[in-house]
Amino acid sequence: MKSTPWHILGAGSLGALWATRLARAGMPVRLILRNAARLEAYNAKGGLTLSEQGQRLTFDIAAQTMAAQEPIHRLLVACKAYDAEQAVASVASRLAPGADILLLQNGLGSQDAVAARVPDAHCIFVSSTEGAFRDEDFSVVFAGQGFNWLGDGQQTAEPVWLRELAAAGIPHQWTLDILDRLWRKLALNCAINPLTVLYGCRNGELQAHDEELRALCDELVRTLQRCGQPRAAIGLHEEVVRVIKATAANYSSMYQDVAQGRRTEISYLLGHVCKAAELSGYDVPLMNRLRAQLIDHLIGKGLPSS
Ligand code: NAD
Ligand code: KPL
Repeated sequence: MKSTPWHILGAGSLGALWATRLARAGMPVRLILRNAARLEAYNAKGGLTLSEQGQRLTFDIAAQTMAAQEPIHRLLVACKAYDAEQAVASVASRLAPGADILLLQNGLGSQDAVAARVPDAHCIFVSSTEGAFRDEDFSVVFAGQGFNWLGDGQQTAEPVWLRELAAAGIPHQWTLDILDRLWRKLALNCAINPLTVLYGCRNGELQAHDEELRALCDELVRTLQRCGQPRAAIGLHEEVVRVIKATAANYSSMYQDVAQGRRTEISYLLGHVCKAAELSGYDVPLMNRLRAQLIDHLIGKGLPSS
């Protein structure tokens, strides 16, 4: 039986990491690029390159623009959170009824925006701890082993196509608790990432600011509880301390975005938590102040504040 093509929207770091591993395992993959100029640049490059454990391999993966006619049954959205809704809207007319859409975005907020845009699709949320970066256009370096949790927030049984991820060596598990996992990662990111930007430091250096971290975690815990996410709140400060020790030498993803002059996903991280707290009528002075300081910092660097 012919397998369903994987359409990959966003050929950046994670999009390329998934596309190359799926293609390597023999799955049909199609990259969806922004426009004809990007398609031309991709064709000139001759494929998508994966660097893994010192080995560099290029895969001649088929690519197309949004304007292609081929119906989409399975879509992996690998854009940044702030691009996801618009990107999906641009291929909405190609989605088959009930199409599976895997959303790889960090933080929260973009997933609901996508789901509202394409109500007939089956949206699946992915929480990924894998690490990848682009070393050049259409070339990705697999920088950190990790894991992918997938789920749709409902009591749905796992899709049969998950076995394709297993065949491709993409570590994963279907979970009924995907929202807990997304909220938990969001809370960790809110505690760690903004402070690394404001102190201009590696994750490990936050150990010198434990009192501030502890107070922030207390506020985050109470917010998660108020927002109906009590399980994501359990032992938060302890885990934050564990993560900053385990990743002591690393710069957080938000630090790296700012250092490289890239837009951050602030609205889907700290911004989302502050908004959720406001909607539930809960006062979060520490997070509001942190967010305001971060916005000032971003504006000072000439970067978007949302
Ligand atoms: P990236 O910037 O490397 O890639 C995003 C790609 O999407 C870019 O190539 C961009 O041109 C493309 N894109 C944007 N709008 C598009 C559109 N309308 N049509 C077609 N392509 C479009 O980003 P990334 O690092 O791969 O991150 C993607 C998401 O995954 C983010 O939410 C990020 O937080 C999350 N994430 C990344 C990593 C990582 O290690 N890179 C790890 C975990 C989670
Ligand atoms: O996920 C992270 C990131 O850098 O985005 C860490 C630092 C591990 C937690 O915030």
